[in-house]
Formats: sequence, C-alpha cells, structure tokens
Amino acid sequence: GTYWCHSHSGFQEQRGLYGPLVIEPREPEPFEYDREHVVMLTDWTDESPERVFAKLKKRSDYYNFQQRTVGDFFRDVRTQGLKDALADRKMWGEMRMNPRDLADVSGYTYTYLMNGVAPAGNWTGLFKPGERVRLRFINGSAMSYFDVRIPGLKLTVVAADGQYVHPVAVDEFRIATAETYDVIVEPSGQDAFTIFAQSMDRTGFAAGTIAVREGLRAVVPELDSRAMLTMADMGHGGMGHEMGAMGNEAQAAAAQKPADPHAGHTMPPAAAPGNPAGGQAAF
Ligand SMILES: [Cu+2]
Repeated sequence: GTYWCHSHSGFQEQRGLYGPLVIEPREPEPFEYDREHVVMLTDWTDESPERVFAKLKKRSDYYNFQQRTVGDFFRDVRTQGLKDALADRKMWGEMRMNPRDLADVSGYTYTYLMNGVAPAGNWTGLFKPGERVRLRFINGSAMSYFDVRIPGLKLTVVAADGQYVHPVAVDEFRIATAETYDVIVEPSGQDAFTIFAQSMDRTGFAAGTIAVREGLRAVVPELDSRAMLTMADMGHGGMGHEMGAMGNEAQAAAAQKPADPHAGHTMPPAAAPGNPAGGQAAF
C-alpha cells in the first residue's frame, strides 16, 4: 500500500525530510491499473520553522489574514439583525475561537508543493490515452489540509492509508495531514489534465499535470471561496444560540480537539488506536 515516512527530530519534517513509502503487496490487489505515479503534497516555507513556531506560540493567528472585519459585522447586522450578530460574536469570543481559523500557517508563508515542485514548475506524470492510472496521493505536509480534484476526471478511490476500500468514485476529496489515498483515473479525450490541490483555507494550491508528454498544461482553476466554520464544526451541532450561555463543562468540551490521526505516532504502529495496521513509519 501507499505510506510515507518523515523525521520526528526538531523541525526536520517541515524542512523537507520525508519521502513516500510504497509497499508492494504479496497477494494480487483487488483492482487493476496500467501505470502509477506518487503524488506527494507538502507545504514549504522559506522562513525557518523555528521562527514560524515562535510566532505561533506568541500569536496563534499570526498567519491568518482572513479574519472577520467590521465590514462583516455590518453585513451580518443587515442579514441577521443586531441582536443575533452580537450574540454570534459573543459566542465565538467566549470560546476564544475564530470562525475563520482553518489553518495555523497559510499561503502567506507557505508554497504548496507537488512532489517537491511548486505550481509554476508543473510536475508532470505521463499516461497513454485509455490507460488506467493509479495515483498514490500522500499528504506529507507539516500542517496543511488539501481539497484535491482533477477537472474532467472521476477519481475512483481504491485505498485509504494503505488499506483497500470498496471503490468509490468522487469528483474531489479532502486529504488531511499524513493521510494517503490511492485513486484510479482513466484519462482520455484530452492530452493534459491538471491535478489541483487547494489548501483548505484557500490561501494557495499545489498543482501539477498528468499528460501524454512533458511540457503540456491544462487550465488551472481559480481557488474556491473559503469556508466559514460553524458551531457544528466546533462540535456543538444543534446548540445554536444557546452557546452564549453555555457553562464551564461545554467550554471544556469545546476546547477538546477532535481525534488526531497523527496522535498515535509515538506508539508502536500496532498499538496506534483506530489504526491496527499502522498508518505510517517514523524514523
Ligand atoms: Cu509523524
């Protein structure tokens, strides 16, 4: 299956010490393909990672330039009324959270890479028309989630985190940090298709091309509009405006992070919760 490895020493991973790890199966796989490419998505900064970390320790939203403004407040007053607009600010304020907190580090400092190549470098994987192509997507970023699509192609997901899944055809998938997805595509009808992986906070993208020869490029889409977090995203679905009056217990729950797939990392792979086969190797 498709795995990857990276350093756990200091900030070596953010500095690029990682790599794909493909383990050939002993038994035949439950799907067929004619060729394969690894598509590793990462985030690169020219700043020293120590400096990035130091900034975040002092101000966690340092790299977020998408915060709500006074203009958003007046728009909300117009559409929701003054009382609801104020209650919404109070609710987020009391949680000390931010509905535009989609990523700690953004495209302000990051360049998003595909197989180590910036979008302008146009990493290219080749195919012949009619072939079934297996793309091994790996999110090897330090902290970026990507929404991935190939305009014009259906993506048939056949494995997740190295484990086979019942094939499912999608137009787009979201890949979290450290996850892997194996996808089969059948490109035909045009010479080049863009692999477009936009960061979840829509501050940038990684992009490359699958094409019949080197040097081709298909249209690269615009970034989609950014999402706004809701109470449901914070684990408070259905609570609506009661949030303003929530007690300490609810606030403690709000502060709890959702299960982190990376969290089982320092344990032996077999002991990692919810991941009996071990999602990755660390060295
Ligand atoms: Cu790790």
